[in-house]
Parts: sequence; C-alpha cells; structure tokens
Amino acid sequence: MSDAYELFYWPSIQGRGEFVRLALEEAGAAYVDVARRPEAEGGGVPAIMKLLHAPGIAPFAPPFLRSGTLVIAQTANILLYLGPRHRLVPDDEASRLHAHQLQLTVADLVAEVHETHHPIASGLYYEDQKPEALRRAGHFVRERIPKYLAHFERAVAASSGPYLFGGEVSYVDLSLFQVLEGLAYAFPRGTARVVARAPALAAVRERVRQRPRIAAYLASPRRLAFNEMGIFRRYPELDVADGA
Ligand SMILES: N[C@@H](CCC(=O)N[C@@H](CS)C(=O)NCC(=O)O)C(=O)O
Repeated sequence: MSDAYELFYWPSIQGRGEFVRLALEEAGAAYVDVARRPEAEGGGVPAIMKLLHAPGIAPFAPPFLRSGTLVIAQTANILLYLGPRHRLVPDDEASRLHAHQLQLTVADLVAEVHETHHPIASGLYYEDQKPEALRRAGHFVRERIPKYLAHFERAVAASSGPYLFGGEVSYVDLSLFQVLEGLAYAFPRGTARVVARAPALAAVRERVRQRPRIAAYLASPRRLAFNEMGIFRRYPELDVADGA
C-alpha cells in the first residue's frame, strides 16, 4: 500500500484545495489528487462523494486529506497537520498557534471572497444574485481587501523576515501567495492599489513564486488556471475599486 497522501478536492478548480496543494508541493511530498484521476481508477467526483457519505467522522466538505488511517478536513486543520510534519511551521507553540490563527483568518477572507459572487446562496447561479453581488463586492473591495491585507502586512513586517516566521517559509506564506494571486485575478484594480501599500507582503508573494518547487508546480499541468467556477472569479463588474 502506498504511503502517499490522498487529497480529495473538486477536480476542475483550484479552490480551497490549492492551499493544501501548495504545502504538499513545497514539501516535495508524495500525494495523489484523487478526484483528478479517472473514475475507472477510483477517482473523479464519486471518490469525494463516497467519503462524504461514509459513516462516522466523515468530512462536511472538501478539501480533505487522507493520511494512513486519518481523514482530515477543513483547510486550516489540514495545514495544522502538515505544517510540523514537513517543517512548514516553526517548532514552538506560540509560532504554531500564530500560524494557525493567520490561516483561520485566510479562511475567513476566502469565505468572504466567495460571498462576493454568491452573497445570497451557493445553490443559486451568480446571475440570479447579481444586484446583491454588486453591493457586496463593493464593500469587499473598498473595505475588506484593505483591512485583511493591512493585517497580513503588519504580521510580515513584524517578522525578522523575509518570511512570516523569519528565514524559513511557512504554510501561511504559501497561502498568502495564493490569496494575493487570487485577489489579483478576481479584483485586479481593487487589489493593485492595496498591494502597492503592502511591500512586505508583496515581497513574500514574489519569494514564494520563485521557490524552486513552487515555480516547478506553477509551470506544471497540476496547477489549474483560475476560472469562473472557483472561489476567485473574474467578473469585471465586481471589481468596483472606486464605484458606489
Ligand atoms: N471551512 C471549510 C470550507 C469548505 C468548503 O466550503 N468547501 C467547498 C469547496 S471550496 C464545498 O465544496 N462546500 C460544499 C458545501 O458547503 O456544501 C474549509 O476551509 O475547508
């Protein structure tokens, strides 16, 4: 039996699975992206559904990770597990708690991004909630992107650098890279003006991008492009940097 991790996530989007993928890629860990494998080989969406409907402590939603007998759900929880195993977080308790706290804040941000295009219900099409989405996105771009990014900027600036916890990259640095990439894709105008005021954060993004394993991953077919089915979606009308 293989000791590779098994990642379960929707096969056609980066989504929340990407935060886990980046950590696995940076670690050089062996993993199978189960739902991207053919259904005939036990992959595809049915592989996800099978575990979601399993009795006992089944996950509520993807992403989830199988590691031996463990099945771990919730993105921040998965990273809490992977971080120490792959030296993607410092050893001391204070740093680990701080990393988890920042990762939970990333999760809050990601949920708000999703609500810019689905403010009423995930089960409705964007086109069926467009007026609400426009209102919601306006607030998000003008108030929340600056607030979140200023928070992360302060956290990086407080470190001895160049990463959040000093000289070694952490899983949170990888997630901040993904957040900045996603925001720049979905809200290019609204994000550019904020990132211009967050030099330490911008530097983390570029450093992460250039790390050999991350650069190789980004250039590989494993890295899907952002698209309008994922969390970070480019609907130009929602990038209301200076509108009402
Ligand atoms: N808090 C969870 C959220 C998980 C989540 O919302 N997953 C999405 C895909 S990114 C999903 O499939 N949700 C199904 C649902 O909420 O019914 C996490 O951070 O992992």
